[in-house]
Amino acid sequence: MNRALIALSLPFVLVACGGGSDADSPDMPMEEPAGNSVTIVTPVSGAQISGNQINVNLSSTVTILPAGDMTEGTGHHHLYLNSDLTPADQPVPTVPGSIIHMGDASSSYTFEDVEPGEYRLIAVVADGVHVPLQPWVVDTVTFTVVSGN
Ligand SMILES: [Cu+2]
Repeated sequence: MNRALIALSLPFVLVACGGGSDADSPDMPMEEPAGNSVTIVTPVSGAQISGNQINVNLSSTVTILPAGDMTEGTGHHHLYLNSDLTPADQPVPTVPGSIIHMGDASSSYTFEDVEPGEYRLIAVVADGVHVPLQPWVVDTVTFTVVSGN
């Protein structure tokens, strides 16, 4: 009988230990529930990019899901290259080479055949039907493309 009691109580001891170590973790989820952000990791602001491609990498605190998924508080990435933002209450349009939907839930995109010049890139997270999350989840960088080789 004693063995059975020990076997029964062991899982609870393990659970208690796990809880104790979690308390030491620096992670504090849900601390800023309304503070969603997106960051253009590359290119960095002020970059001089050589060549005719712009490699964009993004990160966001928003859970990124494919277009069409209307789970509350999630969305997918959109890029505006040398284009002003479109109205907050309307779906992001598609303009090839300029306004891009990353509807496959990806966080990286490459602009091809880019001309040399000054660029402004805006990243926006919008919901499953492409309407920007409110408050805006947005980041902007400016950079220069110079002809390579
Ligand atoms: Cu979209």
